[in-house]
Amino acid sequence: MVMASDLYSRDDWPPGRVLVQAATYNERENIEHLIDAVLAASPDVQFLVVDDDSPDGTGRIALERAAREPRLHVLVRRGRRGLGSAILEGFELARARGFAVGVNMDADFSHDPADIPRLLVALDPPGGKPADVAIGSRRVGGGRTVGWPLSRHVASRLVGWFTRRVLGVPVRDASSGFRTVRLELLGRVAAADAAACPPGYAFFEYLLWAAHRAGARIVEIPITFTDRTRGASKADAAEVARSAAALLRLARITWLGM
Ligand SMILES: Nc1nc2c(ncn2[C@@H]2O[C@H](COP(=O)(O)OP(=O)(O)OP(=O)(O)O)[C@@H](O)[C@H]2O)c(=O)[nH]1
Ligand SMILES: [Mg+2]
Repeated sequence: MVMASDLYSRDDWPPGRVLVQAATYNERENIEHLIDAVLAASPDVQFLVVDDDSPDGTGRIALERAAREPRLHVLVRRGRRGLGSAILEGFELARARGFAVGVNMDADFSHDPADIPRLLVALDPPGGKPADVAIGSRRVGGGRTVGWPLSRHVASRLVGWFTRRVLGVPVRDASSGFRTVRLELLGRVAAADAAACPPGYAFFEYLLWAAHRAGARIVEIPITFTDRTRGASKADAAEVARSAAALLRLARITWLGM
């Protein structure tokens, strides 16, 4: 929910169908390049930055750009409220403004903006079956991860295994934050499932879990994920613990219905 104390770039969004968004927290080294790359990658999309009042001024930089760029929108929220909550808020804003499709990506260039058009085609393949979610996946043929230490591969595989085997969601790369979502799906996610929505990184697995339970069609297309070269990671030990607890809660609902 947008709060009165939040800063909001502009109210007159041009009408549109596809909104790309990136949640940011201390991404000063990346934000300007990212804005350029996203707007250039796809001339038809608009771009929303959801910043949690980054101490390094990321939100301010984005707001200054938005004053000159009608396809760029910025929401600066007061206080750090979490990656998942930022993504959900961005998608809900887009849906309320009549956008049909949301694309989420990280702001650190791990996700290549040039892949956006391919992800959009995967959602609505010409002559093919439309999907509700298209994941930019590191774990289908042709997908890969560049620059990660072994520990991150192991953690990511473990979460993938848990999501597939314990939560029953038939996808290979459940933790990927690069994805296209048909926004109408948000309204279809049952209220009981919405209550289990984690505000942090586990939102990625949660959304697929809730979408699958709502009967959504989920597809994966290969991407190359490249570890960040600028800025620092935000995923600390406390966040890992919170995400693990959130996944266990989803397992409880899956198996015990509570
Ligand atoms: N708005 C908001 N964005 C966040 C928050 N935490 C992380 N982010 C953003 O979410 C995206 C993913 O975070 P990263 O730090 O790249 O997480 P990661 O990809 O798992 O880890 P590294 O790439 O190793 O840094 C980035 O664009 C971050 O700036 C948060 O609390 N609020
Ligand atoms: Mg990253």
